Parts: sequence; structure tokens; C-alpha cells
Amino acid sequence: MSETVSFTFVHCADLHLDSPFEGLQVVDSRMAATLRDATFKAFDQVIDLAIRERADFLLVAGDVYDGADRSLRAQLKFRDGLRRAVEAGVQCYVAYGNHDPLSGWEAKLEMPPGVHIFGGEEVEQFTVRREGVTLAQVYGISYPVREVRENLVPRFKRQGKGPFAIGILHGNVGGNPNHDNYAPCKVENLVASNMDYWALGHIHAQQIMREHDPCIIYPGNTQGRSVRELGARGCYLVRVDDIGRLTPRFVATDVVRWFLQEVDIADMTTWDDLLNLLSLTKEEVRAAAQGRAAILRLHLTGRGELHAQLRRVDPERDLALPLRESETERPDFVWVESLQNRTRPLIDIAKRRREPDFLGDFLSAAENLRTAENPGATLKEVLSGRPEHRLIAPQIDQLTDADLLTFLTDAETLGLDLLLEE
Ligand SMILES: [Mn+2]
Repeated sequence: MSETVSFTFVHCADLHLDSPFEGLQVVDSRMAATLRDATFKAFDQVIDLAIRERADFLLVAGDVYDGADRSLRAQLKFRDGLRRAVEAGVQCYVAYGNHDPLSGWEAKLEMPPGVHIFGGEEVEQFTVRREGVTLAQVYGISYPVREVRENLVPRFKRQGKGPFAIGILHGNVGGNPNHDNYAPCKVENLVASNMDYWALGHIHAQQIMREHDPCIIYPGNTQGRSVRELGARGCYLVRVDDIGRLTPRFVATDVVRWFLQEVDIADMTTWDDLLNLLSLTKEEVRAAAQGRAAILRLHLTGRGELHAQLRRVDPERDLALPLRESETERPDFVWVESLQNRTRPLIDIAKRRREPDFLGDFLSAAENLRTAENPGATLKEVLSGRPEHRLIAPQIDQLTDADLLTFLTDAETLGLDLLLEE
């Protein structure tokens, strides 16, 4: 890597422009607008960052849009953002992914000069220059269709002796089981590829897979959209110095942030203890969101006296609803998405399980299911023998083992409460 000059770039992926927030019932129109525009605003923050930090170029590693038939609004917003970037001197390089393959519908919009879109046939290469000096070569390929099962990495071949080579790849590195296995490859493939930086997309959680030689980064998505996408979301600002050393820095771009907080009832004796801690938790989340809007899921957990009383209230109506009051008035709202009661009674369940009576047998049966060799499959088998199964079979098939174990514990707690009452 001789004759490198220092430069800066921004790497983002998985913008999913115009995608909805999952599992939210919001009636307030201002709040609904905030949520609807969140993916667009997050993208604006990426562009603002690139301009503010005088980045030389911007990399977009796939899933610009949420669906193959992207909305015209999303396409216009995307073009507006890129135009703003190139007018400020930031070149843009875009590869499409599985959510927005080239086969999808697209309005024939002309992109401003300075925006480079990778085709879907072969890996293409662009040279980034600043005042005639070559900064880097950028290699990439878009998904021609939704399902790309081929390892695309062998197609990335470094040409000539450019100072710095970047590969843009939308795909699953290392077989992440939580995402579709598109364009699968291993870290070893990327290491062997002779690139200096891999700008990845597809996995929505940010991750530096390797620090250097080459640097391999998933920036994650720019805006979380469900409780499965908790915490800060953003992109990477990468500085490369004049001897080719990289300094990547994560920068949050989300405008609405998702939180999941547990509230333990173990030391509580009164309702006021609980209500105070719920309010405090909400304010802690507001502080952590640093001026952004927040969406909060609350789990009540732990064993305690309050468990028996909680059975007498409706968590949604009596606890969640009051926490939402007055939140719609403010831009830094904390919206309680749901409040789930997972508390347990104040008895030693392990000890009670050993008693030779009906309740002991019931608790043992639950424990045997939980500790079965393959609890998920065993629970599905039990459920398939129930008369209701006909109605709920499609939903049950979609549940993960963790979901099923949560239901088992809920059922055990319910049975325990009912039997203890007698
Ligand atoms: Mn994606």
C-alpha cells in the first residue's frame, strides 16, 4: 500500500427506507408521523455526517429499500439524499441487496452524476479520486434477484496496484442463523481476498468482525424497527491515514430507539414501590435515548409478594396506559410498547416441586418438559395432541424454542397460582 493519501469515508447499510415499525399501536398523529419518517430521517443523518465530516465518499451496502417493489417516495428520498451528498463533494457507491434486488420495480429516476450503482452481472470496479489523486478502488455487485445463494467473494479480484481496495458485499458472513443465508461466505474468504476493507451489509447488528488486514465491518441498520432491533443503530465513519491505517468510528443515526428493560419485584412490598420504579425506569430510558424518541418494552420479573396482587390487574390497562400519558406531547417521548408480567410467586418452587402431592407432580411435569433433550420439539408434540391445535398450528410452527419455553414458564406460573389458591 504505497503512496496512500489520507481520506475519509462513511459506510452504511440496511436503510430499509419506508419500512413500518412492527407491533405498535400508536393513535397520536404526530407520533405516528415520527415513526413513519424514522427510516428517512436516519438516512438524512448519514448524509449529514458525511458532509459534516468532509467525507470523500459514501458506501451503501444493500437493502436501501424494504421491499423489492419500493415506494416512489422512498426512491425520491434516497435520490435527494445522494444528491445532497454529491453536491457537497461526497461520491456515492451503492450496491443493492436481497430486499431491493435489481429485478424489483423501480421508477426510472436519473441519478445525479457522482452516484455509482453497481450492476448485478459481475463485480464492478470504480476508482475514487480527489483532485486527480487516486484514493481507493471500490468493488461491488448488486443482487440481480432476491435469493443469491452463491458465495460472491471469489468474484472480487483486485485489479492493478491501486493504493486501497474496498469490497462492498451484502451477505451473510459466518453463517449468522438469525438472517437469511444469502451470499454466504466465511471470514477466511474475506481475509484471502486481498481487499483492505470489507463494507458489509445484511446483518442488522453492528459488528467489527476484524480490525485490520482487512478491516471487516457490519455497520448494522441505520434505524431499529422492532423490539428485535434494540439499542443504538447507525453507520461507520472511517478515516484512513497516509500509511493506510484505518480508524473506524460508529456513529448513531437512529431517531427512534428501542429499549427492553426488566423491572424486578423481588424487594417490593407495595404498589407504590412498583409504580415508582416503573416511572424511574421510563426516565432512565429517556436519558439513555439522548433526546431521541424511545420505544420501551417492560418485563416485570422476579419472585415477590406483589406477584399475587399483579394477577388482579390488567398490565396493559392499569400499568402501561398510565405510563403513556402525556408522552405524546413531547419529541423525546418514551412510548411503552407493552408491559409483560413474568413474575413468580414468593415460594421456593424447587423445594415445592419435591412434595409428593398434586402440585408437586404438576411442577415436576413442567420441569421435565423444560429439561427434555429437545424441549422445543417436545413442547410442540404435547401441543399437537391438544384439541385446540387445529386452530393454532400455523402460529406454533413459527415459534422459536425460546418462545415455547417462555410459554411453558407462563403456564407453569398460572397453574401454580391457581393451585395455590385452593
Ligand atoms: Mn437488511
